Amino acid sequence: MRFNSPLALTLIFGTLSNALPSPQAEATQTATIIEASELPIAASSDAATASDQLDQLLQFAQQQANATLEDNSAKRGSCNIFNVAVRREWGALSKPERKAYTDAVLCLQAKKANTPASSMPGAKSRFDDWVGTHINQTLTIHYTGTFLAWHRYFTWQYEQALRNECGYKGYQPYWNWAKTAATGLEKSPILDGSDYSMSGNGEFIPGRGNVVLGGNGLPEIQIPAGSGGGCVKSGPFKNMKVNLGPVSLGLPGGATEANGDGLSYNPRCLKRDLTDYTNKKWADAPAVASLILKNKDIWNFQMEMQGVPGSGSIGVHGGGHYSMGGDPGRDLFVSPGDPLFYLHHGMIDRTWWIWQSLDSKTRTSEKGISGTGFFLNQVPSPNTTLDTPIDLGFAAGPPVKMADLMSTTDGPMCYIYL
Ligand SMILES: *[C@@H]1O[C@H](CO)[C@@H](O)[C@H](O)[C@H]1NC(C)=O
Ligand SMILES: *[C@@H]1O[C@H](CO)[C@@H](O)[C@H](O)[C@H]1NC(C)=O
Ligand SMILES: *[C@@H]1O[C@H](CO)[C@@H](O)[C@H](O)[C@H]1NC(C)=O
Ligand SMILES: [Cu+2]
Repeated sequence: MRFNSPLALTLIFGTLSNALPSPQAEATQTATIIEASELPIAASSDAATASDQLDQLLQFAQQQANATLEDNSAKRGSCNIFNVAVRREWGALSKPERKAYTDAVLCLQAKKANTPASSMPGAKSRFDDWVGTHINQTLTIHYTGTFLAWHRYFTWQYEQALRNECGYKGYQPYWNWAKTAATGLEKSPILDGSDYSMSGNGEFIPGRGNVVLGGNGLPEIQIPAGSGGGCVKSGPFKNMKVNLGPVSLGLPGGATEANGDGLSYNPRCLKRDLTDYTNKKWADAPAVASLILKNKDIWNFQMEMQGVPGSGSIGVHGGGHYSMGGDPGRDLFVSPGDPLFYLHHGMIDRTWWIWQSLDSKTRTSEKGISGTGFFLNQVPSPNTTLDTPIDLGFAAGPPVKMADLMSTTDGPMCYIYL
């Protein structure tokens, strides 16, 4: 079905802050164990203070995870301290590590697709297999009970493909929005446009109006144009071709641009429109800390993360997507066609992981799932449960169940975040 409601454009993405450890946090790391009772109760609205709060929350999440991994270390075959993958922030990787990551992405883009041309003619590369799966399932993986777990599995299988098919030895890095909100996007090592970045801004196109979200009876959200708008001209992805889409690119004035169902071959440059305003307004340290601390149940947590329709907020999820802007970064359907997607969703997953650790027994159980199988249940669908299957189509197999994805260390996956 066609779905052009502006709601669908109200993408949301969110992540955690990884500010430089304060002297206090460093001392805590070496000496003290943080008890749950010592954690902040409410988020600060001051960015520096919220950033320290996020450090404490991260420390707590790592303690929980590491304790389990240590317990497991005697058991063969389990996820333990010797085999756990450690995902790090882009800026914490060395230059050769960053280059190894982008080389592996380019390798995936150079390999032939598994998707048959008969089912999706525009899917040309192994990289496109992921984009195509996301396009195909968009309305059953956003504002659903599966949103967080689906994107967790999607990002994990992408990391596996980089490692198993392209010889990458590291793990999936993430983009700490709270950090770029403070430094500015173009000044961050992720987006400075150097050979050791994820490529940077698009060429500046003057005279562009605001992208307008909402409408259809909901209050409008104005997203100002950023500092780019055109093709990415430097860094590892300067020659990259985006093959699929667009499907629902928000344009100035609330219009959308689409190329049919987005499944045909439509090669074009990668565009970005870095927008600090959007990063600061919806995905800075106070936004991330508040998302984690304020929301006690999964329904409210995932809704605030994606933006409660009508609230005027696009959440950290939308904050990340719309601060990269461009094509396909801000296209709800085609967004994995910008390689930065996976760093953004690393941070989304990290934010969920930290939130889960605050009450891990409940938040990794069926009580940690809420929602149905369709976008805001606009097509009434059964509730998502631990038995709901998650299938990544031609991108990667095998299908798994929600139960396999609720923990990053107790199931088929084995990783933690720094
Ligand atoms: C948890 O383990 C990781 C990986 O060994 C380590 O880098 C991190 O500092 C540990 N965190 C805590 C709080 O112990
Ligand atoms: C799209 O989804 C349908 C229904 O789940 C599936 O049969 C089809 O193979 C999918 N196509 C692609 C290209 O993933
Ligand atoms: C589905 O979830 C809603 C909200 O939690 C609940 O009220 C409803 O009873 C559930 N439906 C079924 C069939 O379990
Ligand atoms: Cu998505």
